Amino acid sequence: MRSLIDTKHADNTLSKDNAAEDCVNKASNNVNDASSVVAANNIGLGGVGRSKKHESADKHVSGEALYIDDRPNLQGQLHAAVGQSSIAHGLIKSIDLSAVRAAEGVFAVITVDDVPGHTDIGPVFPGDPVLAIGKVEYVGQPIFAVAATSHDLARRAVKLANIEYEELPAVLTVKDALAKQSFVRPPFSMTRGDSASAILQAEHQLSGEISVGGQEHFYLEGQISTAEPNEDGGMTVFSSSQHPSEVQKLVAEVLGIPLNKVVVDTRRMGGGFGGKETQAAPWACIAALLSNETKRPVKFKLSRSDDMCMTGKRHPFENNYHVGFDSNGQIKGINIEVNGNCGYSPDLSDAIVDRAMFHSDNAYFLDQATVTGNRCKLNTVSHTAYRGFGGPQGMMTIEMVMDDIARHLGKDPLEIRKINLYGKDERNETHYHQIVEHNKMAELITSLEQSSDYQARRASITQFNSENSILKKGIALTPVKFGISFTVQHLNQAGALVHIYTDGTIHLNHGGTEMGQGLYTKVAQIVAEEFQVNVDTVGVSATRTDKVPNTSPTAASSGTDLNGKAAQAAAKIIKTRLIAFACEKYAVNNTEVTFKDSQVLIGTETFSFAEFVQQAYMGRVSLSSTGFYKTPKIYFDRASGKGRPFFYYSTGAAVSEVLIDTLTGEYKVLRADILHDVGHSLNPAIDIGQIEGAFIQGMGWLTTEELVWNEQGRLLSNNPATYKIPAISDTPADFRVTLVPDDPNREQTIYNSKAVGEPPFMLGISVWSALKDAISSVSDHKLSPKLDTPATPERVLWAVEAIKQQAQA
Ligand code: MTE
Ligand code: QUE
Ligand code: MOS
Repeated sequence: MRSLIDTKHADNTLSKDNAAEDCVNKASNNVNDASSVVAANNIGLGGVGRSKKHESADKHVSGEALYIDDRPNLQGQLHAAVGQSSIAHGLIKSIDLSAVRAAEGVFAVITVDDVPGHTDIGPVFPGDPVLAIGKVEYVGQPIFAVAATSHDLARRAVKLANIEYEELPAVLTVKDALAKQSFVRPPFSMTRGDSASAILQAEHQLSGEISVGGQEHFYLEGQISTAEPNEDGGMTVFSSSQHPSEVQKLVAEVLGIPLNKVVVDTRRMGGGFGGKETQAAPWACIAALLSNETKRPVKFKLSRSDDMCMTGKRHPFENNYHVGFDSNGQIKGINIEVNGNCGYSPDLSDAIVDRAMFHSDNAYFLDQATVTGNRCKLNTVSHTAYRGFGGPQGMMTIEMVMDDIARHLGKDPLEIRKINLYGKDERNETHYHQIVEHNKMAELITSLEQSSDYQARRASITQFNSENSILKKGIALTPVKFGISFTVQHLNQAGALVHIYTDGTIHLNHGGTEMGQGLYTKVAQIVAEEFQVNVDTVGVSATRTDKVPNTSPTAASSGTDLNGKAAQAAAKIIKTRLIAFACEKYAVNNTEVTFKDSQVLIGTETFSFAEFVQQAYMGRVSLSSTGFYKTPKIYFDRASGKGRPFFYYSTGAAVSEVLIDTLTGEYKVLRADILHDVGHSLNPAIDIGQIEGAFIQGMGWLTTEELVWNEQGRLLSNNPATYKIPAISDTPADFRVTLVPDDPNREQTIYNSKAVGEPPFMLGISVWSALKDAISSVSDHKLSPKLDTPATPERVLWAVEAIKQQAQA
């Protein structure tokens, strides 16, 4: 059930890729050399800094990992389905559900009138009715729900409804939304200096616009929830959710019961990628409502095509810029406008468009800048979090600016990128007034430029292109600087719960959820490291709202940063108690108590960890503790557009080389070299797996993954036959991923590591830029092609044709 794109390194012991193995070994050696925190004596224990395989790797591969749909059916269990809007915008004039009620196997049919509690389940702002309230705002919106004896019967029954609408005009493009000022939230700007006059006074000016497509999450496990009624009117919900606490809150609210009567349990997701942050909740709420109505367990799973039609995607954006620069290509002033297609409701769009604005600089100093963000309301499904959370869409504009300036001045885009990088002690303030500290981007790029042989390959590509009139090659190096922290301050907190049992085994629970990214593995490594025990003695358990309360979503790449620190804090509390106990019992001081190699050394005596834990139990020491963490230093004042929203930045860069066929637009990525900074890696194998998966997912977003809605607002690309995610054959034949060696995070993160989940997604931008490089070669690099995304073969072909015509004119 795990996503295809991350399986390659899910289990590094299964990998036959020697180059990647070398990378892993090299990286882990570097980490060990660098580190004073990792004891040299724990080799084999699998603690921090080692390439420990994913805790479920074997189960993922064998099929033994249990997903919600694999849970045995409970007695009397029913299955849910929803009746959906067939129009994009309209008033509901009448609903006749008599045929639905009479259909085979149907036990219950509910509309919003049957909801005992809240009817709005908007996660941040209202606007998302759990079932339609008198009007519909997109094709696919749930109007009523059915519980029947099987999944098939429920799906058949909902088709029998007779619903009459009074159609209203639908807003289906960003341009139309802007013209009508149709917004889900008010616009917002960030400003540094006076961009308008800086642009005017600059030697050169350029402007441009780009349409950036959305992206289907395509988690292999679709949305699913099971609700079981309890004896006291409460509910236990199993949900494939990145945000169990929010599911708990919304289920309680729709049922009209207190939060302490609802427990949400999430063992793992078969991929989330942001798509299960808010949008797992509606299905859990509907299952709970039907369960409450029938007093039976209810399972609700979406079919793939329903999932694709009824859940939000990455926000498509329409962005534009106006830039002023000098003859070296250095930016003097810039205005950027990002326009997010938010769909019909706010969902997380305010924070997503904020993040697009925060990343409109990517790695570059924008001197005088104005960045404006619009949150457009359209009559489509509400778009939501997706790896990068608006950051990728924001970065696309400035990477387009880099290429456009380069073509205008007749320079290599890499030269323009370098000259615009943030400086170290000057030119280091972002357009939101955070200082970019500990900036080593220039060194990182130089290192990658050398290791990837960029200059020599640039020369041979030029040669190749002069000798071939139909096939053309292109190359590009693009950097990524991604801010780590939730930009909403209160979410930057986490809790954990650690128990040690009398046999010395450890039970670990924390607020983070596992979606394949390896969070459970990393946090277990952190706890094992604290006690210096074998990581296999740390049992990770399902994320549950009754174990750790009030948790944040596992998102913003901060899962390990937050939960790793919380779990470490819990472990440290227990360890302090154990040391105090040892000091008292053996009359030593605390410098004479050492945890090492699954043993505890006390003065001259040595016990196994299990023996010593047993002694502590007999000595009535509490062997259980919670732990808590909140990120220091961060704040942001939206009114002034100033602050330090990010604790630190994760950085990296990629060089991609492509080959295009100028007669058909078809292309191939020939080689990709990535150098990425994860600070002091907690687990190099997992980090490299994340980088590989993210790069391929980013490449898919910008190349083949095309969402098509028709003029009535219906999604046509609603299955894998019409929506093309990258396959193994799309992986670059030559793919080299390296971690920046020996560079611990300067901020006090967990073992000085850096978040890895989202940042490398944006390395996929190098593929898009390389495609433009190849297209531009048709004009001897004099013209900068306009290449909206996804850059499908058709779009590449059109861009080639446009460049040919422009070159002739
Ligand atoms: N990796 C896998 N295999 N599956 C996923 O769903 N989600 C990504 C990333 N990597 C994801 C993944 C996203 S969107 C985020 S925010 C992070 O993982 C969340 O996990 P973390 O904070 O523990 O890195
Ligand atoms: C990055 C993120 C998120 C974010 C901000 C980021 C995110 C998220 C929220 C959010 C915002 C307001 C809320 C809330 C969540 O903000 O994932 O519940 O009230 O959910 O910079 O990934
Ligand atoms: Mo990730 S988009 O923050 O779930």
